[in-house]
Amino acid sequence: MTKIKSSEITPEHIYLSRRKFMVGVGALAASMAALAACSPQQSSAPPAATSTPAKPAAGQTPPTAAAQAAAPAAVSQPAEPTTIVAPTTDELGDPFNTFEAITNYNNYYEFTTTKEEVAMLAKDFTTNPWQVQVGGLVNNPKTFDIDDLRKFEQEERIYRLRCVEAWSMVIPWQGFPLAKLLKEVDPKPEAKFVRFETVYRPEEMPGQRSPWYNWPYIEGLRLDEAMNDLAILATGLYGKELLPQSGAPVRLVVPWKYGFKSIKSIVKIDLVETAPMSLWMAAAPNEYGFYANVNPEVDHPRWSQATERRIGEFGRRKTLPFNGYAEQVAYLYDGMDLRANF
Ligand SMILES: Nc1nc2c(c(=O)[nH]1)N[C@H]1C(S)=C(S)[C@@H](COP(=O)(O)O)O[C@H]1N2
Ligand SMILES: [Mo]
Repeated sequence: MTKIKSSEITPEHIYLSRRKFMVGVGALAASMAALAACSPQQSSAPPAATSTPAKPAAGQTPPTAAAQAAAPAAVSQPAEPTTIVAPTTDELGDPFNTFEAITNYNNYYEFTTTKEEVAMLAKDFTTNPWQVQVGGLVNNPKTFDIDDLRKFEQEERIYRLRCVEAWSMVIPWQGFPLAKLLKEVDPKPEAKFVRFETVYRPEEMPGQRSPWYNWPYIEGLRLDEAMNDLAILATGLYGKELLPQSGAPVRLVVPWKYGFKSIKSIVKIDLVETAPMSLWMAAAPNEYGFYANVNPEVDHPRWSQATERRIGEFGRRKTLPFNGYAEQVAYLYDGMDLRANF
């Protein structure tokens, strides 16, 4: 194993090595189970000693070429768990941004409009205790403590985040589908939209004392958008609980829309009949619409949306329709004019 300097043990380093280990052990356990299942009459003997190695199951990462070449000689030994590597890129092959970049370049106007200073200003923000009130047009209104939200099965979602300002990142989130929360409160038939509200706490959030915006921060989704499996409530990233600058303790992540839809530090979720007025729509209605789907063909009035700057890269790359998630979400907008509904 390569030696690691303590200065190099970053949160992503720990996360990636632990993840690799978990995937390795999981695959090993699966192949042991497969071996046992294939040879019930030999179940008392050590399985690997008498059986041929099992092929990886469909969907499982195959062992590396080196491990396969070594396999015949290694029949009497269990497979080396660490030869199976979990992804460190998104599905398009682009690497995760570093934890350092993700947590030190933030938009969070409740603190400041200077992205490099959000982390410092938000450092002592109180995120515990925390409650999220879910109500409005629902049959079963409910207030969730943050620990209740962590009881929803947490999944890893590797998503691109594309800010309307034309920079982007790849972030490994932990969270759960918003749809699961909405099903628990049981929306009434009249509910057509979901309205989200950020905490209002000007004594802790200096930006909320600024008169330029209508605080608190508000965002909204159409109910069918909110029910799409890609929309999640995130509670962590890189295997750690969210830091305040990332929207702790719980924020929305809607990866096919511009970043501003992904509202941070949520305290209230309401099912409503009509499209909510977001903070950005109120601030500049000609620049920010309700839908805010990532669309390289519709420019912001003050700049092009055709390309973006991936943080950590030189130069620019093309922006993808729906931020690369068209296959999963384009159906939501069938027949709509995406210029008028920007
Ligand atoms: N409450 C709140 N949520 C917010 C914002 C904000 O200013 N306040 N900024 C938005 C914008 S413009 C972007 S690009 C993303 C940035 O998320 P990140 O800082 O975790 O990258 O958060 C969004 N959510
Ligand atoms: Mo943004």
